[in-house]
Amino acid sequence: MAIARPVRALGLAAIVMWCFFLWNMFSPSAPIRKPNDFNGVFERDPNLDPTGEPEGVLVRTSEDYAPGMKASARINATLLALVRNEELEGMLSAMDDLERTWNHKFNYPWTFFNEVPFTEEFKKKTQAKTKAECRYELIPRAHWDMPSWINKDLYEESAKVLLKNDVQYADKLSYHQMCRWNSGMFYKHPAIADMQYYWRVEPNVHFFCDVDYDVFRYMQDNNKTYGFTINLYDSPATVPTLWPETLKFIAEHPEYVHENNAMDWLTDKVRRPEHNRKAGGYSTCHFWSNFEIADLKFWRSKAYEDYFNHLDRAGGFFYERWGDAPVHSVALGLFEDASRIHWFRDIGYQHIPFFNCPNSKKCKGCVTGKLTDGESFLYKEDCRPNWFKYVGMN
Ligand SMILES: Nc1nc2c(ncn2[C@@H]2O[C@H](COP(=O)(O)OP(=O)(O)OP(=O)(O)O)[C@@H](O)[C@H]2O)c(=O)[nH]1
Ligand SMILES: *[C@@H]1O[C@H](CO)[C@@H](O)[C@H](O)[C@H]1NC(C)=O
Ligand SMILES: *[C@@H]1O[C@H](CO)[C@@H](O)[C@H](O)[C@H]1NC(C)=O
Ligand SMILES: [Mg+2]
Repeated sequence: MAIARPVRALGLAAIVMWCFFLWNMFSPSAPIRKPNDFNGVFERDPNLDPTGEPEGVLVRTSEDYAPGMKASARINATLLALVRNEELEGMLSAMDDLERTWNHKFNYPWTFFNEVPFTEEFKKKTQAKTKAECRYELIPRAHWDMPSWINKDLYEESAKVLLKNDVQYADKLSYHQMCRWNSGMFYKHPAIADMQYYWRVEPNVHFFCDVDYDVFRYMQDNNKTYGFTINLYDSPATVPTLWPETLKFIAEHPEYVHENNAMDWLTDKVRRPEHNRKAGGYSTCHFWSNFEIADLKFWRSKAYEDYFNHLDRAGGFFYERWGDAPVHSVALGLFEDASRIHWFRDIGYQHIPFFNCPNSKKCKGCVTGKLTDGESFLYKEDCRPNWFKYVGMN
């Protein structure tokens, strides 16, 4: 998601502290730190080796993943991109990176979604980037159009107010539609009805590290629901009533809240009390959903469907600018067992302006541990420390 415009820069001391924290977090010889050494930062587990593959990886031969072969090893999964024809170059670049570092070994199909038909040029050039099958799917109007219960005038008035509060893209209807589709529609598309897992990819993102195992099989073998790389604060002005609506929903459906939830991560107010206050009790912490590797079963569950419908009726996809990242993250944090959410620390990743860059010889082209190449005040947007503090590293 887009990040908020700069409010004001942090003092030098805070920047230095964060650099020090990041260095400690990713450095191979990092000393073990006690909780609260750095503003509530997690205790580093000396047994964790960020350079290796995660435990539970089953090694398979390349035979299992021959192109076009419905190999028994390959599970029902796809790389998935919502993209416009005009973003072809950025898509090709993202494909180059992901094919080179991972998919040429596994040949999972690509599924491209668009609300208008893909051009022949788009199809030809994307297919040329991979040996795997590419599918080009049209989004049904009923999944994309503004729903009937949204008041257009109210939407337009709200957009003006949001823009005044520095909410980027608030007056871009397609941006609201995109966030809603990614929140509650993509997994309903008939083209992926047989799929169980997906890896979401956006144009212009980068992948830096060779990943030598089948991440979908890792998800399955380890009973994981959701994998992320980057975990951030959001702009509270985009989600003023998301949390209040969520509280109404869980008051009606307490049975959906998992006993091992991540409520503390969702409601922390120690690190950024102003964010929590402006977002009505929500920390605004979220998995940055331009990258996600996930089990579609979660989105297709009754709990999530009921939750999405509640939010959709409340109108915040249009009257506010609820992103799919906070919506996904709040749902996961409440309804899923937190131990089934995995940090893919070994997947080097960038979507401007943030990185996940592991300490590993398998990575090229990013700076170990560096969160951002944007302005230094962006360092305070990192919410991983809270995730590690409240939930842990698994
Ligand atoms: N087909 C289609 N794809 C869209 C549309 N709007 C956004 N997308 C795609 O949805 C994803 C997210 O949109 P972005 O514009 O990148 O949103 P963002 O990441 O919050 O914003 P940036 O920080 O500017 O990248 C990208 O993969 C876009 O290609 C749309 O109207 N039609
Ligand atoms: C994949 O999906 C198809 C269609 O639903 C199903 O027949 C097949 O058994 C699935 N394959 C695996 C490995 O789960
Ligand atoms: C996967 O995790 C869920 C939730 O913790 C649990 O109910 C289920 O039994 C687990 N399945 C396996 C195969 O471990
Ligand atoms: Mg983007």
